[in-house]
Amino acid sequence: MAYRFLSGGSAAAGAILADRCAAADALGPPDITLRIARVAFEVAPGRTIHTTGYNGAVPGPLVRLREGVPVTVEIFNDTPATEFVHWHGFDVPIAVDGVDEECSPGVPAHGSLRYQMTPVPSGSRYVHTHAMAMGDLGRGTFSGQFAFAFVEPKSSPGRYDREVFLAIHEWEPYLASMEQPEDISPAPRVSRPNDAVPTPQGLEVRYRYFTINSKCFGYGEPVRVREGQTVLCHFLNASATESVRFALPGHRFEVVALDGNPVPRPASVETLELGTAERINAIVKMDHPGVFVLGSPEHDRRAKGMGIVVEYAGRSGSPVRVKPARAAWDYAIFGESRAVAKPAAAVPLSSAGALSTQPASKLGPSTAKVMTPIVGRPWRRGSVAV
Ligand SMILES: [Cu+2]
Repeated sequence: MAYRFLSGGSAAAGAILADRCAAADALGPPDITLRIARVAFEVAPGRTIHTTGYNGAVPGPLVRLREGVPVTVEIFNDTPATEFVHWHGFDVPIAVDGVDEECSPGVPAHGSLRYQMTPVPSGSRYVHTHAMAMGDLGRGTFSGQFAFAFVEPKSSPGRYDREVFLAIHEWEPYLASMEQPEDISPAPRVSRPNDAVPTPQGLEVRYRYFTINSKCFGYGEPVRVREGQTVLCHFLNASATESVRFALPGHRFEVVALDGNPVPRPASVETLELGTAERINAIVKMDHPGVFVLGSPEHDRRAKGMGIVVEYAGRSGSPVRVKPARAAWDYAIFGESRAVAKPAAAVPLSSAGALSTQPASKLGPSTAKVMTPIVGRPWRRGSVAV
């Protein structure tokens, strides 16, 4: 899997810059260009989010790639901080994977990075920032830096009439205590850059707005379908912290792929559940005409925006919502029943002493010194800064 890359910051000059320009020319014009820059958009009328995104849109543009066909990628960073653009779910070398912890090169502040990569494997992947948010809940995965990346397989079964891409994200995070009741009717406010963190009141991250394709429920364009259509839904949970559930009244989801990878045994379910960064590909047969809410079964999340209208041609009216039966999400139903190969090695884990069940607020300063031995090595436990 050959790759080449180069980066250029504002400090690059003279011969170095000339070399880089020559190398950039050798790569040829970019097939994919991402520009990291500030962006503002409305999740609902009068409710403007200020964040950082790709190419002036949130989500960024759909990146369509062909399995095994190399592409040249060019990334411009118009922000004052080094950024990392991570190809989530791709089997690519560290040098282009965009992960700081693995020592991938970053995109310098006010600079650019250009490289070639070969997209594998096929399926629903995504591209997102791998910059650490640390104490800034406006940075990293809390920001709008994410986009679908779909790698077309070499041979496609083509079992659907159309595709719908649905990306989930939450906005205006704030810190709350676990005891604090969820505020489900936040007052409209306009966010300012980097003001996402009000006075900390706890360690729980909560959000004012939930969106699908960056619109709160009722404010985006509906998903318009026709009776008899087979729709392949690409779900992406681009949340920084939240798991989400989805239901569509009168319809079932035939899950065909998880995290972009075809499941051994596609199965039909009433409710989907996605953890952070997960993708689900599900086929929905549009055989129940009407207007429906495709969204979270949980009232507080729907009230904050987690839903989108699905509207059949020729139908109108208020979207119907039905609370689905609560069924535990079970990955195993999509798997095979077969004997698991013997592991190459087994590492026994043992820990001495039970972990504390005390809430963090009741742990004294001495807690930081308590170590739990695991496999003979001491590990710090309960050292939560409060
Ligand atoms: Cu990721």
